[in-house]
Amino acid sequence: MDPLIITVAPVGAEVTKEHNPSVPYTPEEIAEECYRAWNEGASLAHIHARNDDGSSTQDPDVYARIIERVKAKTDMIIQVSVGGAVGMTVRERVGPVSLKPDMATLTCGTCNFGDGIFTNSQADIEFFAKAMKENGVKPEFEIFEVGMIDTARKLALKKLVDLPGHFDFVMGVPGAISGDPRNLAHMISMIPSDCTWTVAGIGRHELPLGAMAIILGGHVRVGFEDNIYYSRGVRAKSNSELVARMARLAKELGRPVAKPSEARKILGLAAS
Ligand code: KMH
Ligand code: ZN
Repeated sequence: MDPLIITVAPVGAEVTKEHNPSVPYTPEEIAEECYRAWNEGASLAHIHARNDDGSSTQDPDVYARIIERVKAKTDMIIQVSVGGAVGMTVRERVGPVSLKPDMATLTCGTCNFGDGIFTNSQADIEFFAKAMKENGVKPEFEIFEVGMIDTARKLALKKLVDLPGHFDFVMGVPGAISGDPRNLAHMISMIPSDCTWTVAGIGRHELPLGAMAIILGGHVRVGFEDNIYYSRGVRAKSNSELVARMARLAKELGRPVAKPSEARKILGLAAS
């Protein structure tokens, strides 16, 4: 089994300091959270950007400030969000791909997202996929519903993306696929066998689904984007606390944690 890639998603687009005062907003705060997570074993940073007031932005300049700071202190794989926040335009969302990060997220369909609708029409998906190809950016297929796997496979048939690819099963968003372990088992069975996968369990699903990924040979994402709690009713003090627990669990279960250079090999990315 490959070493475990731990992705940290330190901020996302929705969670605020009102939910957890440790949620980072500024490029300095976000980079510091990535640095602390890297120290605990995170090798991949899934980045969203915020304005200093906490509102979400896809402004490439803000992303560039975050990325510059993360790269100054770590050798993490940089993955930008193209999901952005519900309601953003396609033009806004694609902005950070122009920075040519290692990876970017490619959500493969539309789903309910809490009270909102996370819109990704076929035309939108193909537009994002083309932008990633043009910029040499590896997509991570964001899978919020099982049918999105089929869409990713069809993109490959159309040569808009390359396989083997990397899938992220986002499980437990209200309105999309639940965090039931049977759903994870099914989704794993639906991707091509030479592809890699990560699970991002939302809220209380983060820990049990992460444990499943460790055992089953997948990879895991943790962080405030998905979960602000360490345990029921107890807020996590930092993203790194969530990363450290996952690394500890992997060690207990006999699965080594990947360094960024190892994670690059597993994901087929160029050396940094
Ligand atoms: N904020 C969500 C609407 C991604 O990063 O690509 C979408 C999201 C997925 O966070
Ligand atoms: Zn995200």
